[in-house]
Amino acid sequence: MTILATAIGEEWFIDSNGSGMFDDGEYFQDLPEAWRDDDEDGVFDFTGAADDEESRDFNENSSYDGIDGLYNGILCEGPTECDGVSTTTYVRTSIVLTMSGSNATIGFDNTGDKTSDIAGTTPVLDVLQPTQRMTVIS
Ligand SMILES: [Ca+2]
Ligand SMILES: [Ca+2]
Ligand SMILES: [Ca+2]
Ligand SMILES: [Ca+2]
Repeated sequence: MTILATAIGEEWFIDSNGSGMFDDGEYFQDLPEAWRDDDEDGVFDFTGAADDEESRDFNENSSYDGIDGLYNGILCEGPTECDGVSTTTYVRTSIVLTMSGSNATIGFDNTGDKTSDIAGTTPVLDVLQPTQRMTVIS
C-alpha cells in the first residue's frame, strides 16, 4: 500500500549567487502534479482503467500535468524561468506500507498471473512466534 501526503508549497532551488532569490540559470526542482506511485516505478501510469494510479489535480484543469520547465515559487527574480502566475504547487512525500499476518500462504504460479494454480486448495504455512525467554543474571 502506498500512502501519498501532499501540502501546498513551492519548488525548491539552489541559490548559487546567494541573492536569496531564484534567478535564471539556477538549479531548481521542477515538480509535476503529485501522484500516488502504486507500482513504485517513478512514472505516472494512467490508461483510463479503474485501477490506474491517482493524481492530485493542483491546477484543477481535470488532467494530469507534468513538469512545466518553470520555477514555481514566490522568491522569483527570473526574468524568464519563473511562472509568475502559479507560485505554488503540491509538495509531497509517500511511503510504502507493507502489512502481513502471522500466516503465510504459499502457492505455485505456473501461468504468471500472480495467483496459485493449485485449484481448490490454499496451502497455508503457520509461522509460530518464538517463545520469549529471559535470563536474569545476578
Ligand atoms: Ca539567486
Ligand atoms: Ca515548475
Ligand atoms: Ca507508477
Ligand atoms: Ca492538472
